[in-house]
Amino acid sequence: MTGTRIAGALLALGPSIACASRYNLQEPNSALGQSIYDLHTMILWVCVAIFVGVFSVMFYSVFKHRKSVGHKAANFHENTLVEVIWTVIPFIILIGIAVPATRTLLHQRDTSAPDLTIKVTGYQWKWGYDYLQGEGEGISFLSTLSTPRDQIDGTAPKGEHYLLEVDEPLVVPVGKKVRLVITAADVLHAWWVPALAVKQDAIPGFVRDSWFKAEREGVFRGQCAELCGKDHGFMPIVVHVLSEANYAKWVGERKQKMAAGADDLNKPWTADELKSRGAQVFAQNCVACHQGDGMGIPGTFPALNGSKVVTGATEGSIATVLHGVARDGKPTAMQAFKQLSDVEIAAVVTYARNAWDNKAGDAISPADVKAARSKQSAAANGAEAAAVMNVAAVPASVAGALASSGDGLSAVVAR
Ligand code: HEC
Ligand SMILES: [Cu+2]
Repeated sequence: MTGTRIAGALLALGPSIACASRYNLQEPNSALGQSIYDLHTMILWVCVAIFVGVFSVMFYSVFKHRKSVGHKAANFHENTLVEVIWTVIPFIILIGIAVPATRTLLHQRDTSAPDLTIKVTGYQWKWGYDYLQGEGEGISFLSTLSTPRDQIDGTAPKGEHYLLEVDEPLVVPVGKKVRLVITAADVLHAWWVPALAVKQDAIPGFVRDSWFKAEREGVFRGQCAELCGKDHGFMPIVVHVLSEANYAKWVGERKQKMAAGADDLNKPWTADELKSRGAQVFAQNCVACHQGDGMGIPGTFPALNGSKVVTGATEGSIATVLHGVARDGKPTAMQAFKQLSDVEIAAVVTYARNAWDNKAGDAISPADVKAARSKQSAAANGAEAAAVMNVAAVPASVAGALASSGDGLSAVVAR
């Protein structure tokens, strides 16, 4: 068993079948990915050659010149020829590696002239995508883990894409240069999709960029690659690469859905509709901390069941979710949820006020949330507003970064 594994691993080193092996890097889906892959293979073989060369000479010398067959150690110093050789050979090897590596690195940094620009925002613990430029401009959504809770708890068998599936994948067209501008709203995250050769830290208050151009259609999966807290392992990335025609279709559908979503505010929402929508919003955004039974985790995340804030005055109830909770001028784990729509916030607050043992018996309308939002922006210069993590500030900084993106390098945005 172990023998076949090792044999398999050795075979995987052969470049011809390397791509198909599960022991190797993922099969690249871009020219850049291919050149990174080839660089890896090339350097691996250089290492193998050095390893074999050095160890053969060493073992040969140890064996052939051992004391027991009567050899005496030679004793010489400052052999110019030897010293020149052991300086020149590594130098040549390093140059041989540095030249293609630099070429690939420059290619990787060249984010100029994209067909599509998408802002990626890391949140604890999900990803936000905003299509900033190109076909699909204006589309914006959150992408959350969709693995059912019972698989995670071990009460159901694990599915094929366990912890590598989301409700809303990132969708892009094949053969188009997609520029990603990557940031975070709370702590460090990293957007990593191996097959697309993108691995970029998402840093709060900074905007970094990267790009890819997928060569094949398909579904490509990755994960957050920067330890970002309790649910770091629960914020996967899924990218659907579609043909140009299917992408255009997706954009059309998405825009229609957004237009329909925008009408939600005018539609009269009944208390029951709000509660059932709120249960979904809660499951996607709140359950990780406050738990499905609303009891939270004692000492870390407060219970919403029986909470005075939840069932108290509607203003406070809305404001807690909209602006988060700051203590001593610092944001707590209860971040602002202003990226949610008015309907979503109204729904989740209505849900929490009436779920479990809570019986406020009322419904919050999306218009209440809208009013609370505009009140906040009027007072946006207040100390309280500055203390709360300001998610709304990110789009403005990204706009700035885009305006000065000609250099292709990361834009540093002062907050
Ligand atoms: C990352 C973990 C986390 C997530 C996700 C989260 N919360 Fe909280 N929440 C907290 C923490 C921590 C507090 C306590 C803050 C404090 O008072 O210091 C809190 C407090 C609250 C409170 C006030 C409770 C009280 O009695 O003081 C409400 C209401 C609330 N959260 C609602 C929500 C809703 C609704 C969502 C989903 C939209 C949500 N939270 C998502 C961590 C979280
Ligand atoms: Cu993360």
